[in-house]
Amino acid sequence: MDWLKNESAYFVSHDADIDGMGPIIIGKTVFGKVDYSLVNYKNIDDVIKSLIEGGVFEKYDHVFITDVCPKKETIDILDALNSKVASPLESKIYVIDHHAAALDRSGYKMADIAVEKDGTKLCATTMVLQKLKDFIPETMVAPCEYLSELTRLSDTWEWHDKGVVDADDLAELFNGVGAEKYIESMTGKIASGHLASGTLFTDEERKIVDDRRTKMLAAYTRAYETSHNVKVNGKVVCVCDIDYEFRNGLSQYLRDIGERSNLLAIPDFKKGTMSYRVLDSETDVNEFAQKFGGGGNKAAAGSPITEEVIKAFELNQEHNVNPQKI
Ligand SMILES: [Mn+2]
Repeated sequence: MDWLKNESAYFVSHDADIDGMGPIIIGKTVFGKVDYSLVNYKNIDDVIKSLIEGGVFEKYDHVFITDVCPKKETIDILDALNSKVASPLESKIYVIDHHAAALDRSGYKMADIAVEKDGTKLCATTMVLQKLKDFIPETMVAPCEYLSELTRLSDTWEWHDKGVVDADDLAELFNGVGAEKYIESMTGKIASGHLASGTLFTDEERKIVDDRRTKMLAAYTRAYETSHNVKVNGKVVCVCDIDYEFRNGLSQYLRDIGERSNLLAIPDFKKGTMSYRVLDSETDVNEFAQKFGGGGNKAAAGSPITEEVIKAFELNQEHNVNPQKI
């Protein structure tokens, strides 16, 4: 089925990780023309409004907003703009997200929002693959499924228990080369039909991943040595400084070395945000972050750094302004 080959699609997707990239890569196998903007939970509503005002969505046959969910007011605007399309997809605009914090917006017809399906945790890439699967050229289906599952394992952190290191390496490649190169590389490999374990990386990409691993271990060690513990809302919090780009693996490292705090908090004064990660597998950091005006999911969440946050977590302005120097 090459129904959508002559059609165009615009993706607004999450800038943070490979699950934001996956929907765009899948989209490129299906639509003749794909363009995109990468956003985060802070700027998504402004970006969508300016895309609408600039008439961008009108120029494309399809619009996908993936892995990060706009506010209700913005979805209302999109809803009014949405239309039926003369293609197998039911609506022109889709909002596809798997974050628990977005579940209150799952009532919209254009919204596909779910955390899991049949007991399996979802990610945005698997959800987009499901929607577009029938239109992917036959030789690219298996590579897309492979990329999608690695992305899911990375995004849900299931790779760790299952020992699928390829999934984490993929995330590190993205962190090392950036969004544009990552999308280009994976799109090319899928198009050639060669994306499977063993052909995941070129030699050059493998070297980038290995170099990052060395740097990460040094960053984790330094972060732990300079951390402090503080009790906040009944939870013991390990407050660590680490480069924003290395923050995702730190919780696993701390668990591996036996750190007993309930959760990890990483301030970033440059971005003005605090990241929270579960350490004890019981604490719901989404709930925890909501008390500070933030949110996310059970295992990973964030909030703005307010005066209240600075006081509660005993931060000073030195924290994460330049973690290398601490
Ligand atoms: Mn995701």
